[in-house]
Amino acid sequence: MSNTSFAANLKTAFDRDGFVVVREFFDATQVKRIVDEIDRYVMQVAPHVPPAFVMYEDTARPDTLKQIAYIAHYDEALRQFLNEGPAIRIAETLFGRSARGIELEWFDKPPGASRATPPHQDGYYFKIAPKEAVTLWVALDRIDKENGCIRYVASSHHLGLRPHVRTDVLGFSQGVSDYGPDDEAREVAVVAEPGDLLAHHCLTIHRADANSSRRHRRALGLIYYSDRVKEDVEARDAYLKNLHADWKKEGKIRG
Ligand SMILES: O=C(O)CCC(=O)C(=O)O
Repeated sequence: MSNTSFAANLKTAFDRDGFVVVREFFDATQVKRIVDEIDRYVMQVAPHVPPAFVMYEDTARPDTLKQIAYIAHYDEALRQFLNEGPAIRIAETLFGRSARGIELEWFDKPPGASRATPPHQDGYYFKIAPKEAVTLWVALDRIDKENGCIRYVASSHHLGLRPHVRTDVLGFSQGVSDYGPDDEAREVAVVAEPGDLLAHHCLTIHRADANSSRRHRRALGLIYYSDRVKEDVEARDAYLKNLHADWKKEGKIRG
């Protein structure tokens, strides 16, 4: 297939379903490089960033590290990967226009200590207009039904933003409040191998079960906005300030 028809097919599927899967987007060497870079970040950078951005299921147990936010903000090499690596071309193909790299987020569901990801729309967290954002989610391990694969509600991005309520899940503080059987019936569970790339629109509802296996379930999320998006930075910062104060009170974050 030519590059042009690959791109056209990808955008057609994305516009229709609200998500697409690109198998083997990164090869084994590239996956290892990403894993090494994240390991470096955890060792060298994470100790110096605000504790709210380095999340543990149990703050007393380093082996329960489950999520790292705002990675690109604190690390030049990983910021370059977001903005100049191959993934931005996928975002631009899906938008049909230029993209801006916004952030990188790393996820795990540590074996024996993980929770489900509540159904949510990333667009609820993003204080932006228009809601033209995409998350590219790259599997770093085999991720299947046992260790908590992503489940998309197909075409849910066509129906706008749904109501959300606060959850008690660290890192996923909002969940769709009226998630029901109609949504479940349209769920697509995506099993992924290391290097596969899943892309979802910021209005596509998605969720994941907890990890019931003994394997890790690591993934890297790359967030892009289209070049015409405007962000309400004050609303975003106010929300984060309140949330982090609550997490601190509840003993969910270190510091
Ligand atoms: O990894 C997960 O469980 C959820 C990831 C997610 O919600 C996202 O990248 O938008």
